[in-house]
Amino acid sequence: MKFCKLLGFCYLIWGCCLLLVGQQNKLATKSVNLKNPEFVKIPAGWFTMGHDQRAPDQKPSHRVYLEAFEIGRFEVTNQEYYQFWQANKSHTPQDFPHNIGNWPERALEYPNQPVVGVSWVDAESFANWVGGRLPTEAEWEKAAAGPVDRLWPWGNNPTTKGPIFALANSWNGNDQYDNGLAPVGSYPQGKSYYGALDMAGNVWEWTSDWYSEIYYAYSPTHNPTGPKKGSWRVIRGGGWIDNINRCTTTMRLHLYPKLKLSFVGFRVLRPLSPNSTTETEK
Ligand SMILES: [Ca+2]
Ligand SMILES: [Ca+2]
Repeated sequence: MKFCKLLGFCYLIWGCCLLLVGQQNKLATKSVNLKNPEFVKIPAGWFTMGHDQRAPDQKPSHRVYLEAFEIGRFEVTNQEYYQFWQANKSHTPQDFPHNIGNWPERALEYPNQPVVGVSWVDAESFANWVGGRLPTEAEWEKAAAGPVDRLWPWGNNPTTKGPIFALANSWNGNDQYDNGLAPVGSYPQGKSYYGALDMAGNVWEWTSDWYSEIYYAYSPTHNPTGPKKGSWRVIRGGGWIDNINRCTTTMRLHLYPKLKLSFVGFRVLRPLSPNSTTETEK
């Protein structure tokens, strides 16, 4: 009888192992080439940063020149981060058992959702791992607003003519993803001037800058990289927990870099050669 129980227990363990291997294989078959993720190109040139009619830390609006770069068309996904995490287990995302789910189970179940629950160091480490870095605030804002100074990536009205659900995953109702994350790229009509998606809503995105509420008063005109030191890092773009009016291209929030929250992710930037096309100044 004891032998039968022991045999049953062994089968149970073996079954669990098969299930685990099966799940990992399921993810592996969906893997992408992380050394060549999808980017959009942002030519060198000027744009207007900040907004004189918004919060004090967005003032004054000022002209900024940036060298050419390319930035992720999408927020970094669970599927992409999972591959990094397998090689770098010290960068484990936070668990959110009551809504978003635990890691790594949620990477298997929702491979195309943006990764969340990652600290600033986790995000920068991932970006370095794929040959890039986090965008500066200026780079992020130009990729979102374009050279045409849009307050939302698609234009200057939060809803244009259609319903909100066509443009961004915010807290506002009727956008198909209430109180949670949407797979990246779910709102193609909400793309930016340069073709980047989800720059409004879904998840807030880490940038490389330290936060200062008065930085715009003295920031350099060319390739600003933020204050030299600080306590908080800047996040941009608003998330699924925000009203659409907070998901603007100029909105600035700041977080302690060690925080791992359910509404904060990131996207990756790579510099381009100085010989890339220069945009015509408006
Ligand atoms: Ca929503
Ligand atoms: Ca976003």
